[in-house]
Amino acid sequence: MHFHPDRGFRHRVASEITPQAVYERRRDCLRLMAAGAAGPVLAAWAARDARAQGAAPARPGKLAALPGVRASVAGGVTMEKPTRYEDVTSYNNFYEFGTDKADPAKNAHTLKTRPWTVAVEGEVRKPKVYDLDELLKLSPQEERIYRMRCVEGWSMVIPWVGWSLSELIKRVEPTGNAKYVEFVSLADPKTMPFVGSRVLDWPYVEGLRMDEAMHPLTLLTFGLYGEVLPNQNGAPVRLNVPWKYGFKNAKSIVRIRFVEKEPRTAWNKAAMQEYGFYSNVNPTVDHPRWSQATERRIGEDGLFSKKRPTLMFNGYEAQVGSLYAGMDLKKFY
Ligand SMILES: Nc1nc2c(c(=O)[nH]1)N[C@H]1C(S)=C(S)[C@@H](COP(=O)(O)O)O[C@H]1N2
Ligand SMILES: [Mo]
Repeated sequence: MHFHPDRGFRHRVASEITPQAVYERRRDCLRLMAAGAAGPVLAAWAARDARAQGAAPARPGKLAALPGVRASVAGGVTMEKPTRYEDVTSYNNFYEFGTDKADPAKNAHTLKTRPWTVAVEGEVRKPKVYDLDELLKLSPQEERIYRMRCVEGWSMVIPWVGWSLSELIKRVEPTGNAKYVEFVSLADPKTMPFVGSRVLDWPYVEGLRMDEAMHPLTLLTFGLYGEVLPNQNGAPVRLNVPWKYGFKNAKSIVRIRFVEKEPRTAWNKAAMQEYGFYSNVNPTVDHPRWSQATERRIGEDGLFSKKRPTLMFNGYEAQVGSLYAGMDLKKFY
């Protein structure tokens, strides 16, 4: 199998170091964010950081099409220190572009993110093919700083930009038969070199139960650090469900389908015992090949250390625990 907790880690030793001054600026930023002025500020200091480290990567630029990003107080904001922009955009899982952590940043420049449409269909009264520009304006963009925990045992803290998926769901009016939502990523062998390889059964498919999809923390995401999503992070539109393992966050989405039956997801098809449909972050339910009790925060811990305890529902239990009341989380892993 391809998952390895520390594969690719050797690529990023240099960025482990965070000067104190940079850290202090981050604290200032977080304070500003609490005051509701975060997006541009975060972007600005991220750029400063990049210059300070002498390693500025090519960046896609401001989320220009957007009417001012606003900080969100929807319960998803963490005061934890965000992971460096360089790490968020160079240590990726995006198997359409390769299986090493450094592959997506190297290869995803071929992805064509405009024009882009997302077909919203299935058990809805108002199916519609949305153009990206329409989606960008569908609801006010918010900055949400979420923890992201990969099933491989590492985590990051990422300032995403987007709006609650529920905004879109309300507009398309699901029918009574809509019990689940399926998310389908682009699978274009011309621009995605590993589509066609047998790593996964393409396209990449993920899914949520309807109440999970409607939860305000579930974010349809267009940017990070106040800027357009880099291709390697799933441009131009991806999902973020912060209380689930990272693989639930389908990238480069082209189709959102409302269905009656639980969707077969790409990872579930590849290894059913390892990747369940729910995949809620749960330190008490181990993956068959590795413990989920602890995690390594990228940019924070030493090489190969796994120091942090992993939190139930990735620390979002107060917000989402009630969705699973009475459910056997070992059975529905
Ligand atoms: N289409 C697609 N989406 C995907 C993946 C993928 O390989 N293909 N990898 C998933 C996994 S395992 C993780 S941890 C996150 C990583 O997101 P990031 O690279 O933006 O941190 O994307 C998820 N979404
Ligand atoms: Mo992951």
